[in-house]
Amino acid sequence: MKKEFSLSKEELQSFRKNGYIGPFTLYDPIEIQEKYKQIRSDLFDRQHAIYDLSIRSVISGYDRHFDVNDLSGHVMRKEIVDRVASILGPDLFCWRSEMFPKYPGDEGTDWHQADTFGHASGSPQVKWPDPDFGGAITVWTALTEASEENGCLRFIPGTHEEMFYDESLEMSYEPDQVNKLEKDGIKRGFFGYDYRNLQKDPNWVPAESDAVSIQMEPGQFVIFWSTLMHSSWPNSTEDRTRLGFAARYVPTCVQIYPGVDEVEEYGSTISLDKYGVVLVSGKDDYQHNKIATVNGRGIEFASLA
Ligand SMILES: O=C(O)CCC(=O)C(=O)O
Ligand SMILES: [Fe+2]
Repeated sequence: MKKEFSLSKEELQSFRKNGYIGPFTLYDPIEIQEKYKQIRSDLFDRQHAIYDLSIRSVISGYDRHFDVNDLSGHVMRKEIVDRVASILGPDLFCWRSEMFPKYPGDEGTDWHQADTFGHASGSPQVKWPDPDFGGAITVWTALTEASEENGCLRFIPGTHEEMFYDESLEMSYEPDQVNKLEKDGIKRGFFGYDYRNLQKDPNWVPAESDAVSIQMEPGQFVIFWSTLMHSSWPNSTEDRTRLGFAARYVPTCVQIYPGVDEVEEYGSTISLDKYGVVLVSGKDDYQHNKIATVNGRGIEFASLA
């Protein structure tokens, strides 16, 4: 069914070919400036955050759509959900959100693909009914400018249908290595991991000459398959923080965190007791997952599956 913000036939074709589509503008310059200020200040208050963590942990940036009001509204915006529904169908969960700050001097995110999202925790976080198929649709919103100077995303178009990494291989968490790794003279790492350890072929190198930079204005978003080869530039500026907010969507047939009640990754452990998926569109015919509602005040469960 065509909705107000559904992708056009041409956009859908381009998405299927390249693995991404956008950027699209969601917030105007004044609106995003105000939202950015509010979100940044709300992020410091973890009173209603669903994970009990210090602000310094990478995971402290997970799932703040439950307790930060502007992010609660954001993950359900029809400009986003209608477009994601054009790709995945009308019955949709937002299963994860993540803040991705790059402060001046920070390394870039190294090339990676996510199929099961189990790369750091060791167990799949996303399980589709078809074992050959996986991933999630990521909607990455620029809350600040994202340029080649301050760390915009990079994609290798058309790489979303073949996995070059095996997320069941192991990589060790070495936080001392953050901002220390270099590849081809570019500072890049994976938040304390070295994603190269997951390469199916240790001698393979990403086709970087095919990569495109996704420069974005504050308030714009881009949509991509998590299985697309993606990375970001380092933030080489002295004073221009880049802040991205990624929201991840799957159809309701997908199981999230199957058989797992705790997640350990990036040096922190979280309990999933207070975790739920958010039904952002349509209905849930499967009841695989515990559904939560978002209201900007923490988590409430809609039903116990
Ligand atoms: O923002 C970044 O640097 C990386 C984002 C990313 O890897 C993702 O959204 O999956
Ligand atoms: Fe990613």
